[in-house]
Amino acid sequence: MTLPAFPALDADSLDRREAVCRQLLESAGRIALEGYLAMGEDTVVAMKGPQDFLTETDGEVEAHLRDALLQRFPGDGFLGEESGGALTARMWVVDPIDGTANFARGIPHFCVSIGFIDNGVIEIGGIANPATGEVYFARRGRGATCNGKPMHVAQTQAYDRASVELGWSRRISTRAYVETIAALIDLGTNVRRSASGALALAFVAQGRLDAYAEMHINPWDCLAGLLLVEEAGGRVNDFLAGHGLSDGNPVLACAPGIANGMEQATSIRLCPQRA
Ligand code: LIP
Repeated sequence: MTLPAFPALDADSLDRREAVCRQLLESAGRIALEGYLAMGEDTVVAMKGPQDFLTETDGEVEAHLRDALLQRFPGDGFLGEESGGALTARMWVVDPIDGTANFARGIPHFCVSIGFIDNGVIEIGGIANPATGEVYFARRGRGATCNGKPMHVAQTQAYDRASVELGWSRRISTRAYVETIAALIDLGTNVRRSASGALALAFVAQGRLDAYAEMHINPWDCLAGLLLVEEAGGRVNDFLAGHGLSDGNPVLACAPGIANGMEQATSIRLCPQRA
């Protein structure tokens, strides 16, 4: 999908966006945590569809991010999971609460994910984990950090030591999901699922997980995390190829040592290894 290109942003323009993104990860994380701690038996949890939850906090966090980003950068686009947005070549892509199913059931495994793309390239990515206070951040070409400390993907080489996560949603067939789980188990890996693709990608960048795959994922769930993994020395697929930004795509991100097996087990091709 080719969107009308903008002149590439200069370093100062990206610096300003980086600074605002970092501030918003903190403020949005606070709103998310306040909403989580206020959850009670009388809390209303709406359903967007089967197994697709929506809480008031989703909307509150997304409004906070949209208002702040478009006030500071009125020429940028904004795409949020809950309120949508027109696609442009320069835009913010936001999941206000990734892991909503966990959030809605009182499971402290959710995050705020903010990505920024310029002419089809993910330039800035941030993920805030309010339950642990961990804030992940990456700027293309400048590495990836957790709470300011550099992160690097795992050095795992052996599949029988690898811990991987396979995301799920009702957008993929049960057969495809089960067959991929079987292939990953046959590879020798330990397969898990935690219902937050963004946090799983952050964990791959941090070396806590060796890979994350999902047969279909939305851009707001994965763009920030994909940049974290790239900047932490990991391998990723070309998620934005084709109609990835408008329609979603499969995703694979992994430690380099298990790349071949992960490609074979998931049938998702990784981008060539960077020099
Ligand atoms: C979640 C994704 C995850 C997917 C879940 C769900 P949400 O996003 O992060 O990758 O496996 O089914 O879609 O709905 O919590 O924002």
